Amino acid sequence: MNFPIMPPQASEFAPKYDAIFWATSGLTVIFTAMVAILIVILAGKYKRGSKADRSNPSSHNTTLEMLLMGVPTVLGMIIFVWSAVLFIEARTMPKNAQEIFVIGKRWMWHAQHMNGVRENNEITVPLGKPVKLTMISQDVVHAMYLPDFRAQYHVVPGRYTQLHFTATKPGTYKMFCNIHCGTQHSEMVGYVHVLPQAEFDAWMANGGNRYLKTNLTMAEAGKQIWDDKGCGNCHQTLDNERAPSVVGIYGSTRKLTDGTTVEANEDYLRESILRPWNKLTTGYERTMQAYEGVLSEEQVLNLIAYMKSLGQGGTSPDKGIYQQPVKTGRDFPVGRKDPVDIANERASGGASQAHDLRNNP
Ligand code: HEC
Ligand SMILES: [Cu+2]
Repeated sequence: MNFPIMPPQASEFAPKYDAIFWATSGLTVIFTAMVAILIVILAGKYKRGSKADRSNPSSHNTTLEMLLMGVPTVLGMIIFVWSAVLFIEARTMPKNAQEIFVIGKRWMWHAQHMNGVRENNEITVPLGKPVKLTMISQDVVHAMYLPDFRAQYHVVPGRYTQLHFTATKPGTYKMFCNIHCGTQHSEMVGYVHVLPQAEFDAWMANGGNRYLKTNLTMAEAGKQIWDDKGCGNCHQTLDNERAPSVVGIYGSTRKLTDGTTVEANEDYLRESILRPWNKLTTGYERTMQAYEGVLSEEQVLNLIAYMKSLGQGGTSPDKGIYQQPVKTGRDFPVGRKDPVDIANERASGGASQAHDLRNNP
């Protein structure tokens, strides 16, 4: 039977923290049981009308009192020193660490490696080498939580916070935001990929391309870039509050926020990826990052091929539910739905959408 009580142990911290967790839990159970059992026994023995001997009530018992003070004090000190050592270890950043920079924002994680490789909602780390995350938030307080590594720290606006761990098992592990940060907090999740050092080096050297298969069609290569860069995290099959759908975008007429229209040809798609704020699709704001300098021209071509393969001649999102200017009186930008309304709709089973992290059109 698979009944996991603890998440997998995938970092050097994991066995140590689990040991102190079970030790303190065990002590708690022992002491609780001791008190509970004594209460039951003594209540039974001295209940009214019992024949227990009450002639010589004892006023004190030095041995018992010393034990009751001494044993918990010693146990408490052991736990204090034990956890202090672990805490200092967790908060002292290793010197030789692999540095990765992380930005948290509602509602995604963006990571950047020293050589410029960037990732969205994924962080790739080497096996067996200390990894140091330097993190900051672009909006509200978030928390980076890696349960399998037993690592967690706040990610706050206005200052850098740091977190380190050493992965001990290759594989893919879950990453969560662990501070409630708004309506889509529960979707602020991702993966940490642990690769053996050689594979990690190769991955870094080829610019973070996880897929080295050859002879891919352009659309297939584009799909891999799409997945790798997390485009599908915002662009899903239907228009939603994060982004318009790109299904059928090629050859369609797009309505822009300035009231003009434009045909979605290759040039438009390229500009929409590299400098998305130049031509904002109606109903949306400047939330997509500019991929200029991030994606090569070849990658952009592949992405366009992929988007073309999703169909042609769709419609601009002008009738979509997300396109009505919001007139709630609440202070929320025109053109976007109020998060409260979105949450209510979801709760009532209304305009819901698929929320697979890697959901792609
Ligand atoms: C953070 C969410 C987000 C991510 C990630 C994102 N986009 Fe966007 N994208 C948007 C939003 C919002 C718009 C509409 C506003 C605008 O035109 O900039 C948009 C617009 C577009 C458009 C134009 C759509 C139209 O309606 O005309 C294209 C094409 C596009 N994105 C492609 C991509 C590609 C390719 C990626 C990945 C490399 C990507 N996007 C990643 C949010 C995102
Ligand atoms: Cu968050």
